[in-house]
Amino acid sequence: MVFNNSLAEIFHEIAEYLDMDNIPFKPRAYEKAAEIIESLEGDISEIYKKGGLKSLEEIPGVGVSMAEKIEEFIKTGKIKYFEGLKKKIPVDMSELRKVEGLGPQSIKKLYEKLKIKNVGELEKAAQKGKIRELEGFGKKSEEKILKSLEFLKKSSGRFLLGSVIPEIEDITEHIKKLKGVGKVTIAGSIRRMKETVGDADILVTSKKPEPIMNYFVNMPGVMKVISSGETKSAIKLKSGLNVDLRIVPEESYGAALNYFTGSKAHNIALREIAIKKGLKLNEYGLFKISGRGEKMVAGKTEQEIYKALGLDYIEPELRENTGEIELAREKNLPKLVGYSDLKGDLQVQTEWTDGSDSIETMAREASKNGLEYIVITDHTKRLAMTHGLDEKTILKQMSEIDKVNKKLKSSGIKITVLKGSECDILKDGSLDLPDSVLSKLDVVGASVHSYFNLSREEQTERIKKAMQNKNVDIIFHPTGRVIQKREAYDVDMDELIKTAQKTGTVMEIDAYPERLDLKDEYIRKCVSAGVKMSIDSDAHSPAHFPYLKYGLAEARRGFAEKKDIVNAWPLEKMKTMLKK
Ligand code: DGT
Ligand code: CA
Ligand code: CA
Ligand code: ZN
Repeated sequence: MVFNNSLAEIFHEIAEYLDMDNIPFKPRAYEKAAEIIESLEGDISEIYKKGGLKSLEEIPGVGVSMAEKIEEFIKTGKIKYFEGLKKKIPVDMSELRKVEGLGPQSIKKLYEKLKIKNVGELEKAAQKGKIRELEGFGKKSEEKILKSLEFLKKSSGRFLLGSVIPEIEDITEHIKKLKGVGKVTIAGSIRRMKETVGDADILVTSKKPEPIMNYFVNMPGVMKVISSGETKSAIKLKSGLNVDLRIVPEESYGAALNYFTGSKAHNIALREIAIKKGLKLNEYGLFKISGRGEKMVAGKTEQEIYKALGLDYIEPELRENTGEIELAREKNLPKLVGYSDLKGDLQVQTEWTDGSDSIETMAREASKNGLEYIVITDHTKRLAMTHGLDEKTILKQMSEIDKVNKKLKSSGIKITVLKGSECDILKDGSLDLPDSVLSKLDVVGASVHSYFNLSREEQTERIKKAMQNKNVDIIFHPTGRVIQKREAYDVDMDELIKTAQKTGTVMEIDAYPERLDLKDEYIRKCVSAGVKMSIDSDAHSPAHFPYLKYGLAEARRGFAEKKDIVNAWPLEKMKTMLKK
């Protein structure tokens, strides 16, 4: 219940603010009301619609003054009293109040003394040792804050896209087989292919929703039914992921899909365009309003809705309201790289280092995944834990690759295996293999696996130096982030992109689901700068080639076209580009 939850959150925050000023009793009353609102069966705005202010007062724990505030929130989306409290201490309370060991008094003090407004600033101050200097805090509480922040990040309740998609696709496959089911589509952030997902949203069309809902709330894997209704239900899976299901009639499918795909910001922008045209857009359709009432002008497909709004169709991956709507209006949207456009994979590990399988096995599997070429890029010697290759072994591997190519060719498998390396960038920016060896390889990727905490200047210089090496073709996983596990190292990406422009270095989009590195924001910068990218699986086993799809998704979210992605090109063209 989105509405109930946002209201409850406000009440929780009011309680925190009142606690800051040591006001007795009232904070507990707000907290209690918040908990009750959270657990209400129906939407509180519906309760109000039916029964007015009186019906709000009848909710246990809600008194006259609270009921008035709820009414105000339903009518205006705001509560003036709360806005006033926020103005005095303008911190991101919803974030900060989740940090363990950080009570209202501490939040107030941190804001007053160190101007800390959110968890990002809190983390920075703690890392710099500034919190321990405050009266009443000390080293212990600083450490505790850092630990709690770490935990919050991990358990922020979001899931990796790559771990969610297989489970949700399995569910939709089962729903598709039920009687009376029309279309079955995954919506929400999954359809937008966002790297992490809060919950899954599934949309189904049907004239007879009941048996479908019945299946959904009782299917295997359900841990708990959160809510169940005729056309709308929510469950929690044993994996911890929540899934929303909505069933709509065929004629509203496009409008519902558009609404539940989001993003919310994109939806709001579309709705404003509709209003300017004298139309009304919601999850049921696009309507023309006149004296005689409403008339549906579009709603069956998303295409007709965009068209009626004077926009080109916008791919889901772009719907974040970051300029896509203007481009759609100007008919200037990029022609995004497609999910079956990749011809090669430029980062593949084998059993020569930390991969699980032979060069030949990886090649055969890549071919089954529709690829025409792969580059073998095992680690180099500095990464001792992966048994990284030294000069001698990589030369041996090169002749092995020649043999494998011959063997594959004679057995009629159309794939070319190229010689490459994931060469470690040492602390000073020099490389882990001599140029005499690197120059013999078809494709050299270079990447950082150590000294993640150099200063921004040093880290930037280090990678720039590697890019300036003539033998280096690609920077692999350029920021080093591991989603929900490790922050990117501090590096000046604008400067790296500028360097790549000059040196012709390719920047990688590592498609491994917990890397997705480059991320969409940087991909978009590369696209504008004309810097070419590769999308690589970083496969360590034959099962990893399907990860390429997540890299493609990130590339699409970053506005990339086929021309921006070197391994969407035929082998010869890709090689010519790298030679330059
Ligand atoms: P998530 O689940 O956090 O990864 O992100 P979404 O985008 O899947 O968000 P979710 O599941 O809360 O809602 C699904 C879509 O429904 C969302 O993308 C847009 C739409 N939606 C939800 N709440 C609102 C709202 O208050 N206003 C508007 N305009 N759209 C909303
Ligand atoms: Ca969602
Ligand atoms: Ca949802
Ligand atoms: Zn690596």
